[in-house]
Amino acid sequence: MPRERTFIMIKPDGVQRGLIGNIIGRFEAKGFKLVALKLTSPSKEHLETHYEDLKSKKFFPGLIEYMLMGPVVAMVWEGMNAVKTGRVMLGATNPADSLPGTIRGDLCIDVGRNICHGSDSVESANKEIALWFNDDELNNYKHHSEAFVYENVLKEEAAPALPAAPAPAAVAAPSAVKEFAPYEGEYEELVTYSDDPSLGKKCPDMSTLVAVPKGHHDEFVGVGNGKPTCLVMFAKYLKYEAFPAVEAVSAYAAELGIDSAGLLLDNKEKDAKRFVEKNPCKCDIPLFFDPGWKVKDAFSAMLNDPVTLPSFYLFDKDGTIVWRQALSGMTGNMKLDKSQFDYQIRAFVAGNPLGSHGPSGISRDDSVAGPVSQEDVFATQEVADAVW
Ligand code: DAT
Ligand code: MG
Repeated sequence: MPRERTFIMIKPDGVQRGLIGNIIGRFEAKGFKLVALKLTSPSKEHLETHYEDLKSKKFFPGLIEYMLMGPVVAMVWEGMNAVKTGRVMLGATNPADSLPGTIRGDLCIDVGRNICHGSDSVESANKEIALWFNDDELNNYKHHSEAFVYENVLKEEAAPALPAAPAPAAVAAPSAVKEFAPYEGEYEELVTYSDDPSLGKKCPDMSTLVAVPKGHHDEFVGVGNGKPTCLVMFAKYLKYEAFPAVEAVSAYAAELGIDSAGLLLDNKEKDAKRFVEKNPCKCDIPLFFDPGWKVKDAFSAMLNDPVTLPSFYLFDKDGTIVWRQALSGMTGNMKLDKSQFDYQIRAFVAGNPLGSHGPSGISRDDSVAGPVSQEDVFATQEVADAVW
């Protein structure tokens, strides 16, 4: 099991407000190993480099001014999933959105005084660690309670410390698609079998979809226009269960350079607009709604079954369905990065063969009551506008 390192910083307000111990205590108590730590007063140039990717933002000058208000505590913490878990422990960027129990959720109020920083990916962690620390400041030692923190003890690597990670390839593909390991996660996943009626079919006509304007990333060239495309289908009634799916597709679009869009299978414009207005998830993909449920009905006809929501569809550059996956029981905690869909989309984009479960071996028995029709679900699960 590889070690992972993340760069965590207590900003000037965290230092001044006497929260160093509180914040460090949380990482210690969690079980992560402290690899490097210093109280330091970085220069303006150093901070501008650290926040380089935000240079064009309106708040950038204010951010740099804030970061220059006093010394900061720079740290490197190591452990399994340290980057992602570190972000979860920090909470959302804006403390108003951070849940109680997170550092920002518990200890601060204003986005411009959000007391801590944490790397947002392994790639930026490596960059930030190299910016803030020399190699000889990174301590290699064995954590005495390792066997009590990990079931499978993390493998120590040869000194000196962790080598700088190689620049990630444009497409992070599985090194080889040998075996298809079905995902054994906490949520129930409906597997797509090789005899799934959608596989190999052309995308049904979607020209009746109507874009929901959100002011950014509204353009969509359509399926089958020379690029692989990932669609996520969801509906307003799914509420927070839909957000991880929409965020995941948004992340695939950014990381893999594919086309993506979200289809809100609600047929009323007001429901779609409501989702966008109240949507707390990061969604950088165009969204559409489905007047008259024409697209939903076309997909149902193709599947000879009601569409399952949320679900993902992956199309090749010509618009043929190469994989679809329905997800049920999704929660905010689901780990899509370990799902079969994640595996398949990376394999496909990298030009590797997709994994297969073979045929389902299930013959349909129409005497058994099937799922509630989508129409019924949509009709009965109207969510009061107030909660949106
Ligand atoms: P994070 O610190 O969660 O990684 P970020 O990288 O997007 O968030 O932004 C860096 C910092 O910039 C953030 O911690 C606080 C500040 N910031 C972000 N968005 C801001 C905004 N809309 N107004 C003021 N400051 C903001
Ligand atoms: Mg950041």
